[in-house]
Amino acid sequence: GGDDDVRAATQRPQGAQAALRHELAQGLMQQQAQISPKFLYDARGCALFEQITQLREYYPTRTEAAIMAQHEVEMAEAMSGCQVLIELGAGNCEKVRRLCRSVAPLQFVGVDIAVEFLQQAVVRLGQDFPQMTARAVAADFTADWHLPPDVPQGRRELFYPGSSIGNFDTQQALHMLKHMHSLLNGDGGLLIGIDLPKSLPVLIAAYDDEQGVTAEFNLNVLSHVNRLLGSDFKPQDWEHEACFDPRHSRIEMHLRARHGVMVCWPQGVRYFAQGETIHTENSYKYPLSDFLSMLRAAGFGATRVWTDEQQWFAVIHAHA
Ligand code: AVI
Repeated sequence: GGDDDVRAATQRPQGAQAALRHELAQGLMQQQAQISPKFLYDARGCALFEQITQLREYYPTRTEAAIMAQHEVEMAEAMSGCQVLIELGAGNCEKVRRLCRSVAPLQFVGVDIAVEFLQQAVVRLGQDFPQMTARAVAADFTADWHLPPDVPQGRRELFYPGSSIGNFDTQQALHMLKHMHSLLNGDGGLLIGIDLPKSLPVLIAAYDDEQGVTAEFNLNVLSHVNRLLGSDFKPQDWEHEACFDPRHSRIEMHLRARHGVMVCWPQGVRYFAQGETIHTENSYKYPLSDFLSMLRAAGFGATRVWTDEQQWFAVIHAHA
């Protein structure tokens, strides 16, 4: 049951810990150093991300929520007959509440890398929807991941909101979509949110807010890495940076060394010259037609698209 999944995830086996350390060390030794964005989500990172979603500058969460509120009935229609509702990157489970009401699945499965944070949200959701069983499952979407074998095979709908698919590179995203398609067993579908291209000032402000919450969120990855890897990053040596790469249509987050910095960990060391960066996140802004092509390439069929007036964000339902 849910408790076992959580225990398994919080007490990661030795091998998994070693694999994460290896991944981190590998990334830091690249010429363009990188830390996977999945490491942004320790307990403090989850709390900071929640704050981000409420910032004036961070339009995606509220735009998506408005689209879902406005088209609730049509979305529920597209998902009718759903028995198992599976949310990927479920986080605080706020976005799925509306669907739990309108779709009324028998079972909810929340999947996230930050499973302790998720578990608390799943308990609250289960209390508010007593007709529905609710469980939390730990998964790292950048590795091979599977649903527990006892998740029913009945008609499934996947929900992947928030434009989180945008945090993978294009090849990984396609792979992820293919994997999602395979979880559906030829029935049901996927409801997914994607962030669309828009003017540069709007994009940059969303990833470099005035209050500096996004800067805190980005810098916090260093404390998480210190705990996992045993490294000695000092956040005050680094500066948050967000830029847009038009060639890839993506926002990039980096941490830039304020001066020469030596970073040590048990099995390695790296010197960063002043101005060198660590790449911590991509956030792709897919043109709608590009993303629809990706869905087709992943095996999905008929789609419906809902968007806001400014066409800043899209919610798409794709049949298996
Ligand atoms: C979770 N993900 C969709 C967020 C995004 O917009 O790419 C993460 C984030 N990074 C900085 N601000 C928010």
